[in-house]
Amino acid sequence: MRRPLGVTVSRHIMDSQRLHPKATGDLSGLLNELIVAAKTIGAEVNMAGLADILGMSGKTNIQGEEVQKLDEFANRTIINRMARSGYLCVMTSEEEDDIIPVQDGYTGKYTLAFDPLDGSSNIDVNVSIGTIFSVHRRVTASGQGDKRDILQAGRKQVAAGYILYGSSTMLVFTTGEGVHGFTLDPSVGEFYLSHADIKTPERSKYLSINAGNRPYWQQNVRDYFDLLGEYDPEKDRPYSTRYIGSLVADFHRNLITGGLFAYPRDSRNPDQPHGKLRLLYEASPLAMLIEEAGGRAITDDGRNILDIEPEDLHQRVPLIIGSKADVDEAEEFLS
Ligand code: P6P
Repeated sequence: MRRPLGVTVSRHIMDSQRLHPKATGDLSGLLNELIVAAKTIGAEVNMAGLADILGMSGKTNIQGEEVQKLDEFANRTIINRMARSGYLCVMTSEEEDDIIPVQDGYTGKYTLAFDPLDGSSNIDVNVSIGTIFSVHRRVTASGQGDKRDILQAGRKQVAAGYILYGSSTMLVFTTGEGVHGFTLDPSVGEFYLSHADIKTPERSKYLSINAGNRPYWQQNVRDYFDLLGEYDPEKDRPYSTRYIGSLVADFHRNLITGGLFAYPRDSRNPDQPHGKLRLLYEASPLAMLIEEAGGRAITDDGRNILDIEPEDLHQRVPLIIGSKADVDEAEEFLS
């Protein structure tokens, strides 16, 4: 159903629910609660330059990365709100070593995996950053959930999306019926439909990759991206390079304009043999979004991201994601 631009995200969610007579409204409620958390985070992010919340918290997370104060704020905001929403049985966050229980008496039928503030190393230089989320249906029967509820393939997601805190704050998500973008009007605190049923162009316009890592890539990956750099007028190559080092910002631009984003595995860090990006709360939700928008997402050895069975909460995967024609070619070359 194509809705008029300007409709609020709450109206959009309710209209979607009406298409499913058996829907209980729990997924709608979950999304609305998450949106409240996102608005709270957005307000803080936009004030970061003025308040004493820039810089490091003095802590490091399981990834061994220094935790920014805003990272911690975003993480706590989502956990505190969603733990007592009544829609979840368990959560996992990039900022938490283990699974996160919900409040006793408030267990529900979904799970939430999230990166509270991806790209946070860019906070202090005012580069767009984002929150990424992934929702699955629980597989355990009742009560508090466990890792079995979280460690599910991306193909089984019921919803996925991100909030981009940029020149404007945007919410982009899918529940399996198209990808829709909403822009926040901060004067009224409402997200309005601004990008209905987003479809990513069949072929890319931009290549988003950290070329500084080339010496560390596998040889076939180096060969492939060298090929992309050659003059090929039939394929409009070489593409322009656009890489801001903030996954949600790079992904969002490519989703709208057509682009190929890649973060291959590299030999630089023996602790990260499968690349830098995480499966559950980065690659998997973005893969659901891009497939819903007509694109694709694979690993650098040609596996479909959505078919990977996770084994660990913070499992990393190499990622190649974007316009279908480009990902198809990458898959053929790298498989
Ligand atoms: P590099 C940010 O730290 C992040 O996780 C993603 O947002 C971004 O795409 C990537 O790392 C950038 O990594 O190694 O190119 O700086």
